[in-house]
Amino acid sequence: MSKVVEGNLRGDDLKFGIVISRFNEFVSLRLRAGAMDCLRRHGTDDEDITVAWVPGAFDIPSVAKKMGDSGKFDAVVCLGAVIRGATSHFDLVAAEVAKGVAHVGMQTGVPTVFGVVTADNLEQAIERAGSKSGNRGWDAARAALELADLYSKLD
Ligand code: INI
Repeated sequence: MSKVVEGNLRGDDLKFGIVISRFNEFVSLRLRAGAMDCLRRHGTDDEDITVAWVPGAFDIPSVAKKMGDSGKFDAVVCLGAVIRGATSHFDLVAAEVAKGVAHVGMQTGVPTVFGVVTADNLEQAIERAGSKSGNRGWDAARAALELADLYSKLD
């Protein structure tokens, strides 16, 4: 019979890092609210959550790496918003943050989840930050909970 290993959604006694970008702060703040709500509802204490602000999404991976390397966190949640309308180098920033976050997770061995909204315009970004299309911050925190528990079972 096969053995199935999967992560449960329990956040008590787990420590989370959140890396969040100030650029498009209007959206980031709503992503943070979603992530915090998810972690609290699954039993994580506020004092077990450390929030690190960075200037923009491009800067997220380097700080996520520091958090992962510190050994202080069971998972790191990366939050931000890259909006096409706001920049001509949207594609560059969006690609780098996605690639960077993935690399950090592999390098550190700590679950590092992608909660960065990429959108064509502000309206679309807001839709993904707690209105019509849910909240990517909440979703990212949920993934962090599941992965943190799964990693601990695989250790
Ligand atoms: N950073 C974002 O988080 N979102 C954006 O839409 C964005 N735009 O439009 O340029 C953005 N740029 C800044 C970038 O992330 C870095 O902070 C900057 O390049 C310094 O490293």
